[in-house]
Amino acid sequence: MNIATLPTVSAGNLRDAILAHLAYSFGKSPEAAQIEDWRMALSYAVRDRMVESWFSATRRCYEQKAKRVYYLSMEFLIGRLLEDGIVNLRLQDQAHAALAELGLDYHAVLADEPDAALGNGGLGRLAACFLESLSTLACPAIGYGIRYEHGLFRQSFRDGRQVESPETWLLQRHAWEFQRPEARYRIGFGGEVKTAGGNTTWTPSEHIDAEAFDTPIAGWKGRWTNTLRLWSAKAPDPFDLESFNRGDFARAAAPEALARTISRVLYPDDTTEQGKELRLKQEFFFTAAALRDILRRFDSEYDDLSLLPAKVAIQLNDTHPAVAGPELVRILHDERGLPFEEAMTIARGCLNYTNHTLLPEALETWHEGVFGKLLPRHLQIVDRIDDAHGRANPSRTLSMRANHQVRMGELSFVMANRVNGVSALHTGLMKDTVFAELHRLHPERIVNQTNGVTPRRWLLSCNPRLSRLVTDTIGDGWVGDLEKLRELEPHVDDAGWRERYAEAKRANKAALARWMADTQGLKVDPQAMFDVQIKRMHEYKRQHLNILEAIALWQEISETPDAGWTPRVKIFAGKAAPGYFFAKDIIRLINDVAKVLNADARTRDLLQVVFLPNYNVTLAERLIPAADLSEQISTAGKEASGTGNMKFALNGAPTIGTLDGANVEIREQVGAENFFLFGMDAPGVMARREVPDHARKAIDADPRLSRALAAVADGTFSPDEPGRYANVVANLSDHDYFLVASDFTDYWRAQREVDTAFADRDRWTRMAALNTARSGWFSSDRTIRGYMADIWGAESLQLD
Ligand code: F58
Repeated sequence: MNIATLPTVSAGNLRDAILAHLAYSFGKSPEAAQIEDWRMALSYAVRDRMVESWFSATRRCYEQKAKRVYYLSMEFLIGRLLEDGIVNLRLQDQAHAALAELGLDYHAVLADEPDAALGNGGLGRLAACFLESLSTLACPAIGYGIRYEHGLFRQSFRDGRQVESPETWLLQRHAWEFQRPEARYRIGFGGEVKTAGGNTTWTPSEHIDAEAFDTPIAGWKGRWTNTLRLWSAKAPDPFDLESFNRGDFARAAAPEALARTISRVLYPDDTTEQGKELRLKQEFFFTAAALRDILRRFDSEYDDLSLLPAKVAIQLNDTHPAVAGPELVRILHDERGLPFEEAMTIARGCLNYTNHTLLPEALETWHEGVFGKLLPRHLQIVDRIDDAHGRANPSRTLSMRANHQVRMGELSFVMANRVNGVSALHTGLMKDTVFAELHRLHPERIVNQTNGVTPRRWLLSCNPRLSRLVTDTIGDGWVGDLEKLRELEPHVDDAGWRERYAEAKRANKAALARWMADTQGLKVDPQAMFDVQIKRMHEYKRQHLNILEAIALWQEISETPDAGWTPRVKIFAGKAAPGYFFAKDIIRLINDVAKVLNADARTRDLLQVVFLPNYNVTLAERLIPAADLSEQISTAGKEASGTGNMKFALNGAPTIGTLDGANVEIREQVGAENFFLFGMDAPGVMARREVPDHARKAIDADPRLSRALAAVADGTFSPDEPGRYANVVANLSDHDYFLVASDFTDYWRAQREVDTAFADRDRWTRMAALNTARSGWFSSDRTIRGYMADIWGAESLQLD
């Protein structure tokens, strides 16, 4: 069958397919079926429709001897997949109708799917958007990662405090993966290295098997389907029979339990992973398995290893798979017998590295003791790489091996053909700061690829009301070519069209308000401005700046309630890493403030604060279409790019933000008049830090800020424990590395501009609509085209 001409599916076909799977795949009659059975049956019926293009994509790739892209990432934050599949195969109408015929509600069935939270945040979500765009562009690619049994923890609140519990997505049935028992590799750790007769061999002391699970990822219109291959850890000998026979059942099961710890849980930490041996094991586990798989595929087609860079492009998503460098060199040199220098050159020809952060504490380093114990041969190879690099660059002053550490950023850089940042500003700062010396030595290596988001998930499926309006106005070409949204611009001048745009937003807000009432017991006014900040909790993202502004606003509204305030609901969501106590304090503070403000009868019609628990992809899909205002308020120079900022702009929520990450490019695209800029820029931040007592000075200069901080300090929001936030207040007054105090005054000013703009609803709608019309550049299709051209040298395969 030709991939481009799949037969269309009718609602009747789909209904029959659902019923067939219900009976034959799950052994259920319609009478006995639970919602999960229906969801599984529908998923299988949709998945069936991907298989043909999946096979033909693989065939096409072998026929054309195409270069393949391998995206190695510790995290793929894929969320739910059923709607993605339905939307990309354009089966929405049929699925609605088929389920209706079966007496089922489409949304209820979709909502039964667990949200696969196999990532922490932006980095993992970016990987998921990239997979979808790679398929949309028919670029042959495989994503490699870990099949965590438990994704990012579930968050709830007790007395306003974050409580973590394990995430259990695999307890429900998962429809999308194919287990591949035949794709299994034995991965070694520890042991010893011996050199004899010029040959070096590594004999590991411990082994874990990596078993593949494949998920098909269909691109737009289902014309091409790539694979997400996740590795699950298994014991080589799952069962110790001798112990079992002795009656020691715990010991008998121990090997399997031990092995499985490697893929048991996603690390939720943002701080250095130093000393966390299990994390290093995870990194080597999936990277080594991926490389074995890549080489097996290569060997099946070619017998000349020098062709590797021409046929294989490997992208390292941050430094987590950085051990790919030494591992590939080890395989090529120790196992395949290539001279060391040649092995290094070939490996470097295949590898590329994306950096996602400049925060020094987030750049991975490993103590050589830990690294050498787990990967003794790799430590030697790192030293040789470092040596070779030093010799080739005699003016070098910094090594990847300082202070008994292995520095993964430097290692990745040296072993990469291309190194990229994720926004223009971030890439520039990489050149000037963390990688200044390496950039001087290799000026051609660093390139920029500004992030993007897939329009299929982040507009078409999450915002059907706005999508319908867009398609009614300019046709549906925008879904595969987001820059076409510019064609909306002339319509923005049409008052009738603006009214339709405003109506879509109103309806989205009303739906969110209903959902908050039904599920959270929260009553909010959908007429009020929905001011939204959703992202991981981190000092640099400055959720505390936002809540301090809320406090100051509340104080001012209390004094002059009739001053014509613009009603607002401030909505927060986000998880704090369990060991990040300051971030947890901020969560608690926001919840405490919410309690006081929402109970204040004088002000609550004008200002409410809401913290929604358990932020995940599904919640983002619900919140973003209903947002009026997007909070992107990080300290300039700290947010590498941001991708939430793009999703909000696309869905018609103008940004209040700093000149940080991709905010800079968003502002360029949507126009400065449709963006609320405030705060210091990156050079301003660096200069301000040099000012002695900058925080105290800023607090003393702004009575609103002093009063808000005083309320936090005197227990206004924690009457049962007035000192609860002493640490937060002290940090902000004495230290304030992220310059909350210094940016407060200008933030307040920008927020009042937002108030004024929002009060003129027609003006606001125009701004919102222009944000949508001018956000087409932020499609991950554009980003992936950039990687293909500038980094991978990969091509889209013909879809005839
Ligand atoms: C994010 N990094 C950046 N890291 O913060 C964000 O600016 C950028 O848009 C995004 O990457 C995509 O480029 C990020 O999400 C993590 O989640 C860490 C992963 C490793 C564990 C600690 C968190």
